[in-house]
Amino acid sequence: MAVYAVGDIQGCYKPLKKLLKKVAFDPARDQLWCVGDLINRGPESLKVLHYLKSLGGACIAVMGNHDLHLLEQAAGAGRSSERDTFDDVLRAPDRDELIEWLRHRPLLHHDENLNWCMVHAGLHPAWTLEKAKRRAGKIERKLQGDNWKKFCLKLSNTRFPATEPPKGKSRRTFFALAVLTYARYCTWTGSFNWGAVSIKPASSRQRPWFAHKQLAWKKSCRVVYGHWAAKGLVANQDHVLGLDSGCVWGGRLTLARLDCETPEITSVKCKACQLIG
Ligand SMILES: [Mn+2]
Repeated sequence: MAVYAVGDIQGCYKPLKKLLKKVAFDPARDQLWCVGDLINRGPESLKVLHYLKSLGGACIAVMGNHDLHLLEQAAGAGRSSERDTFDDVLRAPDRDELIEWLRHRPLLHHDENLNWCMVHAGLHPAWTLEKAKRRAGKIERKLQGDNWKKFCLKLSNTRFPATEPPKGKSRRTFFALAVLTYARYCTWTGSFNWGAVSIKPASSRQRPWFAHKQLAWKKSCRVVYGHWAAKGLVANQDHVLGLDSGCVWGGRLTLARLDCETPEITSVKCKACQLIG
């Protein structure tokens, strides 16, 4: 049995299949972890969802910001963007089953034996693994509950706070959701810059969320993540593995085998579906 993690697929079905063939992925034996952003921007969101859903327990996917954006649209909330390319999903005859599947994906996955934790974007420097799990679990229960559409509506009307609101504030849930699905740069005290995409931080106090000296979660696990195509593959550190190598932008789709001492990286070149900018 092998455990693979793949970067942001974003509807790029053909590169995904090519990559899985390259490593002889067998769903009867192996496991495929997806770092989220399964859909959108690329050409074949529907095919990607059908395929991943068909893998059953062999696929473990966490939710990314694009997946949440689709849930918002399906809930009748949120602004659509001209750049959205998941109409095929919204118009599919089995749309309801696909949305049900998607909203039951976790925001955080942790495998104790492998010592890997997976999120779409990042973790707060002050969060222990346990705290991150509690925060993620709270959001997962909202998304999986009967009132998920109401939650999506609220989400689409929320401006994420830069720092963690005090306990008891409902915006605390949305802050945690933003950390898990949008994090890139933050200060060591956990002030996040949600807009910053470039590879240079806006101020010297800001660093990638995983690059601060004190990271509470670091003693409990390593983190595999995606979301940051501009930064690209980050495979030279012991405690994190960044797998978004910009597939949909004409970069590569990257897969890492996790059940070995050092992750083994495989990738395929992708055709650009989106222009950078
Ligand atoms: Mn993302």
